[in-house]
Amino acid sequence: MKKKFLAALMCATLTVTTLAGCGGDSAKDGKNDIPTSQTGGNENTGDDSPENSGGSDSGIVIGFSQVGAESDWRTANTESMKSTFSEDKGYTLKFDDAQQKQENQIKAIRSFIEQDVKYIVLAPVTETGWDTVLKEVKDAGIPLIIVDRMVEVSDDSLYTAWVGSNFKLEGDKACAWLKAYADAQGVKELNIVDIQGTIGASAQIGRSQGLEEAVEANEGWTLLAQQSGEFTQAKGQEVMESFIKQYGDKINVVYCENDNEAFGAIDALTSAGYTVGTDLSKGEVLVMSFDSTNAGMTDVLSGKIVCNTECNPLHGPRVEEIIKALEAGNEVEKQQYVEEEIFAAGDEVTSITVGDDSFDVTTVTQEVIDGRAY
Ligand code: GYE
Repeated sequence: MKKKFLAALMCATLTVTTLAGCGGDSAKDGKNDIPTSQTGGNENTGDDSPENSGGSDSGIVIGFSQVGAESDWRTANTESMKSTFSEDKGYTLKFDDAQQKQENQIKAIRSFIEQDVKYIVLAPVTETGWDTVLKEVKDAGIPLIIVDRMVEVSDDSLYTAWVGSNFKLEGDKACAWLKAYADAQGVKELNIVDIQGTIGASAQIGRSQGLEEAVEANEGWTLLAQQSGEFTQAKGQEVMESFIKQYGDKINVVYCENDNEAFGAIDALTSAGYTVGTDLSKGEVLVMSFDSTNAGMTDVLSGKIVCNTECNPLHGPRVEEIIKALEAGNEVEKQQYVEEEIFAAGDEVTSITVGDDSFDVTTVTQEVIDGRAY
């Protein structure tokens, strides 16, 4: 429901500001005025050449292969890229939405090579399966920047730079918070279900691994089940419904690997008569999440999501910095991690420790939400 509302809102905004149709992935909050030629795309059309602007490309031409439009996080990420690489700043951005399919990303990359773009930016759906096409990019002499999830390649000279999140650390932080919170509530037995992200995506691998290691390390924690919700609200709801059928009252923690899955899980739990909340001792089900998007944080404020580990999607300016450095002939860092926070509904846990590092936990208030950009 939340997703539908957001999509409708964005569609309305888009129609007003650009008179373009609503393809379903183009987030636009009216803050950045992006020329229509920049925001259109071949997404969902089956056209093989991503955003072919018919030879009128100007400035620095960049091909961007985006995963899809599966989540609010992704919408914010697409918007960040489109508003950063605008025509008035001297860029032509060829945008392709792969609808969560690697084969579509490979096609888009080949089309970018054919169009002889100056840079290729790839947000890879999964980590593996890139060697061949990335070798083609390298042979064409086009610098490749990877953003968000990582690739696992045999030769790391196949990409120029990567910028994204430390997904394992995100998982570790979420579990360190859960441990401290359950201890504060005096509850030792945790029966957890994990609605995983897209299997094989770095965000899934890191967050699932964080949980699996914590379950191993903490006596009394049981991982009842793990299944992919593909980072979507609809699939998150479906998976939660099947977990409820199988495990019912046993479940006291739902570990959702992104906000949209959490929205679906909350809908499934409340429709089945469960109370989602913050009090384990009263039999409430704790829903945990990642991303900390605006809608996710609103659910933290109301206590429907008990803890939300941030994942920052605003990569446009970071990629631009890399491109500017390359344009100037400077060296760039091979891998850059983004710093991220952790948010909770209450103030029972004010800081957590992972390894040698400690992190403050921020209690969500309306002011905290208002101060955020996505
Ligand atoms: O958490 C999820 C999105 O790769 C970090 O992908 C990204 C994840 C994000 O669909 O919402």
